[in-house]
Amino acid sequence: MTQQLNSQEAIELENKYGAHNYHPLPVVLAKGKGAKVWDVEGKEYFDFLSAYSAVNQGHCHPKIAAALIDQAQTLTLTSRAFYSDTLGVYEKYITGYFGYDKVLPMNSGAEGDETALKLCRKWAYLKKGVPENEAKIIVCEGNFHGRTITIISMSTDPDSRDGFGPFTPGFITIPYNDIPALENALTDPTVAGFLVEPIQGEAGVFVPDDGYLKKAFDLCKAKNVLFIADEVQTGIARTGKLLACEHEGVRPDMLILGKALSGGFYPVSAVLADDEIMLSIKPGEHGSTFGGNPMAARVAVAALEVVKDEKLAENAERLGKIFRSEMNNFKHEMIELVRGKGLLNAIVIRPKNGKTAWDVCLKMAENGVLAKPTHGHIIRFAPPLVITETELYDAIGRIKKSMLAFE
Ligand code: IF1
Repeated sequence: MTQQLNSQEAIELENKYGAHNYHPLPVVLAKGKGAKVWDVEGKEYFDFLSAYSAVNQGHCHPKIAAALIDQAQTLTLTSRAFYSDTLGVYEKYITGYFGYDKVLPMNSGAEGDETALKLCRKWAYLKKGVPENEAKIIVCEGNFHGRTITIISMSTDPDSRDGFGPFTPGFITIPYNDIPALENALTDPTVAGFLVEPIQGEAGVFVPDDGYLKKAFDLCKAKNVLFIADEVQTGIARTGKLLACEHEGVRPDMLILGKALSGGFYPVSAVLADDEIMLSIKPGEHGSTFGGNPMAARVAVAALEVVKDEKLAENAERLGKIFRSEMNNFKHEMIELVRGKGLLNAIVIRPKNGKTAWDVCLKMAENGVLAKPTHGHIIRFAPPLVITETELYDAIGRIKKSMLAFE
């Protein structure tokens, strides 16, 4: 039985009994629908975080909920020791949807990234002929791929890394959006892969120059190096295309998806690749108890259907343009710049009279818009992709009103 807590009580409970690995805004959410959420006192907000782009399809989408409930009452978990009547259906659907031979199902985004790294190394030894234990993977400064020890070994963010060593070797770090640096790193014949976010999310929605992904892809191809796209955050219609790589006509050799692959119902991640790469891993060499379970399979199919049925990529593309043009035309001392693609946007905040991005977020919450600062001075704006134009203009009005409070 859950008791009805007020905000203060709920916050105190989390502080007292939960690890202090997050610093949330002081808002206690109890309900969500579409682009909106409500706190325990019943106050309504537009959700401009979307659980870090996991609820692209909107909160509690009825079609995904129905798939989840139906499967929860039928069969939830088999492990991969047996076949199930749901997994193959999902595998066929998702590989057709994104155009790859095969999928490897996992749960969290970090596991998806770890899986891609393992596959890349295995492929390098079996197919590329890199000497055993010498494979290297190129990664970018400012990356965010999750929280495991190997993943933080690739990180350049002190908060993610410090105090968690020793680290996993085998990575070469180069600046993001730097083609000459990539060219140089690719001269090492033991390089097996290049892992990249098409837009760096955690770095503050850092959009690379036009043509960067295409050039990087071509350079990798020339050296028989796998181009691995982490689209955990940018994928599934967030940036105005199904995949952010599509903006440049790039088809990654390996594609990592997570977050919105379940519409926020369940941790579902996936790595997609063609046979020549995917079949490098043999039975017993990789897996997960929950990966590809019946609930995940049903939920993911429903979540992907919603993206197509409701034209979420088109909506993100159209409304993203409105958001950026409205905010660019809104002249305010604290707005240093507005950037993004589709509905993955950020505003870089110039502090004023000691007021920072955190204060702006508190004010926006008061005015009914939830967003979270990153790196102290950047606010990410990423509403569910089901938001309507009317709702978007309503939210933009609230964002402007909040900023005007700091005049
Ligand atoms: C947190 C950011 C978003 C990701 C990419 C893999 C993962 C993520 C490109 C791992 C996760 C998260 C997790 C979240 C904060 C967050 C985030 F601010 F760090 F950058 F989304 F904006 N690849 N991103 O962005 O996925 O294992 O978490 O499922 O609270 O740490 P996961």
